[in-house]
Amino acid sequence: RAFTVTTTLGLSATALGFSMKRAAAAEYSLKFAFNLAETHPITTRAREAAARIQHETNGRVELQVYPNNQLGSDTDMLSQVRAGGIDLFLNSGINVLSTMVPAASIYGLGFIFPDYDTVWKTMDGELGAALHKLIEKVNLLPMEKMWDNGFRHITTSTHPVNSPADLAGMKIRVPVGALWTSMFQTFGAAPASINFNELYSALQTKVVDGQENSLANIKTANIVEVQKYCALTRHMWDAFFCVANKRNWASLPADVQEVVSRNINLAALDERQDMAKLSESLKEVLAKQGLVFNQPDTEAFRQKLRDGGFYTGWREKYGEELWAILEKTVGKLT
Ligand code: X2X
Repeated sequence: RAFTVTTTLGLSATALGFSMKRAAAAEYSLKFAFNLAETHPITTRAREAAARIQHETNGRVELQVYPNNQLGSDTDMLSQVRAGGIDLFLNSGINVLSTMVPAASIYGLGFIFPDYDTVWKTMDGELGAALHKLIEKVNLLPMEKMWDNGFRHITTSTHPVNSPADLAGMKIRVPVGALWTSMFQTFGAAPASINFNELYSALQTKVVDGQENSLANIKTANIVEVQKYCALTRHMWDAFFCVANKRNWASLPADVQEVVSRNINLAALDERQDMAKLSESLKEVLAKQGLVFNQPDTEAFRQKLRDGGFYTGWREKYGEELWAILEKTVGKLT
């Protein structure tokens, strides 16, 4: 059985070998796992979805939320959702998911989104639908709405980044995905692929001098404690697909699928609004914590990507069909 029936002690009915009272136990338990910190809006909204699902089903369905890499690194969690040990997994299409579905990273191309309107027009539209189809091919089922992981900025412990020259040879952490490595190599940096659960210690022990992330992650994952400077580069935008293990999902009755997917998609929409607000309000909060901000001229970074053949190279990898769909909403890229 895909979804184990559990007692309040967490023992499975099959393990106990006899039937039990289910008064306090959910009939369906779903493990929902991701890398974000407890205080990140994704976690708050996921917990809200869990409460709504419990309420609407009178306790019949329990969404167990595991934030903060409690079930392992992104690499581990991807294996687990593939195997069925995790039922629902939030992961960026640019991150480890791209090791299985390379094209899922296309929306992470540098500097393609001017604003959130363009972002959601693209990802809730034709491009998002095309990526969903590719993800389904690897037996993962994406929920309809993506969760915002924000526009990304570069932080460092050593010096402020004002131009690509300031990145030359710099050891910078990037997530585990080929697009990220390629982008920072093209900027002239020395990127290292490190999972999010190892980021704080990699910065603290100076294995790397910098990293890049949303302000929400810089705040909630305490990156601010181990970094001094933040260049507001907005070099890319990221978000998470919420993918279900297909077999586990198919084993749920239709009414349970409906309640779970509706509440998860609603939580994603609410979380998008939280992130849009935080992308502004957190600047002051982080500055008060000692982070020194600067606003580089981002055109120099874009030019570096163009000159380095970044867009033309990735156009070949993604293929003409996806590229054309993307350009419909973001304009000509090459
Ligand atoms: O690993 C990261 O930096 C994070 C949390 O932003 C992603 O999952 C891509």
